[in-house]
Amino acid sequence: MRIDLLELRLLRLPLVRAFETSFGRVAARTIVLVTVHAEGAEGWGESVADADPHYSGETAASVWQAIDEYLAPRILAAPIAHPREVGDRLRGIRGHHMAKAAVEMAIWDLYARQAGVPLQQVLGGTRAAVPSGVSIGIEASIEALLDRIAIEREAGYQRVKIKIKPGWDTEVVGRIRDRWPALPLMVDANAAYRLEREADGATLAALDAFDLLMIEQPLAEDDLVDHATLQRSLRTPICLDESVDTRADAAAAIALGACRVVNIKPGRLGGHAESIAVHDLCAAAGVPVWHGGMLETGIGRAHNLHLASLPHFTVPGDIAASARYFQPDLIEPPIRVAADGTVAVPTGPGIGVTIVPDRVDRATERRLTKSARAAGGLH
Ligand code: OSB
Ligand code: MG
Repeated sequence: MRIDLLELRLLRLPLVRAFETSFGRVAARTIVLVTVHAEGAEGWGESVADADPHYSGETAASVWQAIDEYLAPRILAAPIAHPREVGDRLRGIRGHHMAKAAVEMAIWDLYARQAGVPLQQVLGGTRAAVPSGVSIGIEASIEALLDRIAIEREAGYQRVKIKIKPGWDTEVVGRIRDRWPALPLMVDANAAYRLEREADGATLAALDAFDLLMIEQPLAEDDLVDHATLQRSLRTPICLDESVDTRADAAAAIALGACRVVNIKPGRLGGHAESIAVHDLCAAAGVPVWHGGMLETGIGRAHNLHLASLPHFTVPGDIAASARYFQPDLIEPPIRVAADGTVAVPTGPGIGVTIVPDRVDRATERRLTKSARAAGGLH
């Protein structure tokens, strides 16, 4: 593939409902979309970085700057035979996983479209549909949360994840268990607890009594040792999200006993290739994985579905219906959850969804086109 053009778009899209986690509340997404063009074909990728650096250090602005200044020139400098080469091409640029992922995933889409096959086929995905769960943010009251869970259960989701933080944890989970004793339930703290705080230790120990599927990222992202200490004291599996940025992180977490489950997000890991590496490593170690979500539009969501169709994604992930996030979504048809709580993997070439140009244009606040000629490559 000789990529001759890379387009960047900065979009702002209101969420259907604001989403609150331990690190803050988001009512609208700021999204960088990447389009790569080669030989009359195109490929699309979406950055998952938020406007503010709370979930990770990256932001939409840093993604834009990294792609503009460092990634696009390297991608445009010479042809790429296979998307797996992108990792090596960008290796000299440290960090910036979300920026790299947006570019790398666009190139995978382009590659699959040129081959005329669904993305899942080139990623190694095998299943036609993936099990779907739902992630529910912190609500104004426990009653409001219970109402929300009732609505999502009606929609068919196979498991419910709620966000927790100190002060919104054991009482909330207790009330959910009172109403639905057998609900497949898990919690995600987004790194809000610390073992050195006695009250936090007591809360995490108390959560062990609620038959949760797992506790996601209870402690700081850089603290594998404390996660291992905590995991030894809990029956409930710990799942790591923010702590796993690379395959080496995943290997270290497993070797230390810091988790028993891994959340895979291609945005956090730098793209599909690194995600497949983590998937394979966890499969070999017998550690279950599931596919996380980052409030993506249908473009990122479609990418996630193709990746989540790989065989070791056995646990329901956070890939829910478009209508929970954006109305309308940037794609047609929207992604829907079936009555059995699965989401079908699109079957067309590439990510297999139709991007609606008018909707993209209406949400676009800024555009930039990078060309191979201007990048000074192709000698
Ligand atoms: O930690 O998994 C997370 C959303 C934004 C940032 C981090 C996370 C989340 C979610 C929502 O849990 C998943 C989704 O529904 O897309
Ligand atoms: Mg998480």
